[in-house]
Amino acid sequence: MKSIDSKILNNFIKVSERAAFGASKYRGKNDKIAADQAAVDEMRSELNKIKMKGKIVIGEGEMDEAPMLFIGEKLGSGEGDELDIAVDPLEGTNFTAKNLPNAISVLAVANKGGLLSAPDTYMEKLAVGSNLPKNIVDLDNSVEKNITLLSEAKKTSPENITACVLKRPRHEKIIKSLNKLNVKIKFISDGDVTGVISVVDPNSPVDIYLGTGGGPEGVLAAAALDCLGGQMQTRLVLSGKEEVNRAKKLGITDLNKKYNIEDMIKGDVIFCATGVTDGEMLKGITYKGDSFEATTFVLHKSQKLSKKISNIIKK
Ligand code: VTB
Repeated sequence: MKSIDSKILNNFIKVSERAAFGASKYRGKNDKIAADQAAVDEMRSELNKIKMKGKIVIGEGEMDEAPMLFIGEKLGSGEGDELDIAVDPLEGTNFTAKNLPNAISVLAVANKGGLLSAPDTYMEKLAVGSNLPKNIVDLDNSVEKNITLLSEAKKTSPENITACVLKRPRHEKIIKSLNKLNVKIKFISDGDVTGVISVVDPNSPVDIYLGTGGGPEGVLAAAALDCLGGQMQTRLVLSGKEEVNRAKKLGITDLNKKYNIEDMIKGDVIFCATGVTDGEMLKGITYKGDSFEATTFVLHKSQKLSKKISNIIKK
């Protein structure tokens, strides 16, 4: 496995720090488009400073018409390694607009060809933590079967299992099944990157994540779980001809494929997430006169690096 030069890591930390700072100016201002745009602008300008041949393979925007760093956009100085980049400049635009917890700026970086180029469509997601038998749960199993298998492996019963679910009407069936089994549900209103990562967070009670969210967010969460040892399975939800064409354009031939982490993330990967608003995983941006403090969750697979760092940066 060709590792990504660890010297470049600090540059990517800076990218998510600056994006989070950009978005932080719009906390509580009820303008999610402006918050997203500020994060995108900061992210693009920082990425362009890096000595690399960078390409965006996962961007955001198409689905909710947010301002985007678009798929295929070339970034960086144009010298150095060829890197593929997945970004979600502001994961939690609603959180930021309403000054609610858990907004983050997030990115993942791999060598060329190392990230699944997922279209900006919905994606089914199923994730569990580390130290469990491989492929223990499956998207084709019923919720009942997955919960039973998981609780057996954890030597406990379903009522002691906590599931994280995005609160959406489309998840009614899942929620009914979880209720029937007496599983504890942790609802989130947005932000399923953090939701998925919570399955490997020792400070979180969440044992399993299930439900449908954004495809780009799915690949970003897979990058984090790859470094942290969790399991994840996903499948694109392509409704209508237009979405099918978009997926085909990105090279996806098997439209019903179930992706495990190794199908989404190949080789080395870097993951950086910086808090915009205070949250369960990260502290938000704090202003300190002409500087700001940013806290970032940094992962680098080949270096077995996993740490949270706080930096004070000039505005
Ligand atoms: C999730 C979540 C995002 O979109 O992917 C969700 O992670 C799914 O879309 O923070 P819907 O809101 O359409 O259900 C977000 O909530 C916003 O991008």
